Amino acid sequence: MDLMKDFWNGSRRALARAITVVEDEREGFEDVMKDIYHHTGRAQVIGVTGAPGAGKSTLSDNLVKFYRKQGKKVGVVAVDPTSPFSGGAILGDRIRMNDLTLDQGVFIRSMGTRGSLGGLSRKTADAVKLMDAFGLDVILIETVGVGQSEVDIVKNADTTLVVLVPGLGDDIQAIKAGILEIGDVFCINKCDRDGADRLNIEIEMMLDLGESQDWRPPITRTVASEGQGVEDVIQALADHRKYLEESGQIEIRRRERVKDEMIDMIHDRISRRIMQKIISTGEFSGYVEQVYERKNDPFTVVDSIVENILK
Ligand SMILES: Nc1nc2c(ncn2[C@@H]2O[C@H](COP(=O)(O)OP(=O)(O)OP(=O)(O)O)[C@@H](O)[C@H]2O)c(=O)[nH]1
Ligand SMILES: [Mg+2]
Repeated sequence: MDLMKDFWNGSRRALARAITVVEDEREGFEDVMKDIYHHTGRAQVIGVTGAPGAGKSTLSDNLVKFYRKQGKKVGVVAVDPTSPFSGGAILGDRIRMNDLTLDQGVFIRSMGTRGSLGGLSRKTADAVKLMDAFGLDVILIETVGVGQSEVDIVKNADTTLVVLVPGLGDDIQAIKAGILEIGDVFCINKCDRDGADRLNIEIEMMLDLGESQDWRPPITRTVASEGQGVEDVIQALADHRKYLEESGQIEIRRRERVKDEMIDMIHDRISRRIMQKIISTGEFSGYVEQVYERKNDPFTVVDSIVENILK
């Protein structure tokens, strides 16, 4: 495929197109993923999550600039589970990072749901793999919000940075969504405002309540809009990376991710094939009628359909 030739030659347009092909499951997308798989697993993947407006993008910009200074190539996947838009220059993030997009060493991609929230985590994972195979050294996954879908999305990262803001009751929101459990590094941003000490204490208390582990998530403080404190975040991310490698946790996490991905794919394949079979017999609408007219209950009918298929 011409597309992949350009991809391997380092064309950023080809990378963008490859992501679209995979995202839309266009013809040949599985071949693309098969092709690149052996070249993945090299990038440092960092998830950035937190409440809307916490300063994730501002902080990400700072991180990108720092990694660029180190000569690393950087990718950003900005995922918005609340937005139906993908790819295009619609998100504010694209505009904010405009000066970065002129840099050949930076690749930015936004992703939305395109109507299917379920697949967003997998699509994010695929986009990360494509960027990884393309040769980007650091990949940031930025998600908006603190719900379950965001938690699923950042599970694609090796290290998760949780951005909180003082004085917003963020703490409570974060705890509800289970975001404290996924944080490897915390960042209290907007420290130019009051309440950072209080929030810091609250996070510490929550961490004390959790199971004690080898890695105690550090709490950093920034004023991202001024670039203050960013080195501390970078250092904490590097420390976590080192911890993952030295403790062998990185292998455990990545193996777990491979397992989850494979189980997902199996589910997908099986249900697709079974559904095809069921629908193609034409008997299905008859079953629906039976249940609708209460001649039979859905449990009995569905059980017998599945029994028949598995025979
Ligand atoms: N006062 C103050 N404002 C900040 C700081 N960091 C970011 N901001 C501002 O906060 C606003 C939101 O910042 P973003 O970086 O867009 O936040 P975000 O978390 O990416 O927002 P969403 O993507 O919409 O969830 C912007 O107006 C920033 O300029 C900070 O440290 N202090
Ligand atoms: Mg943002």
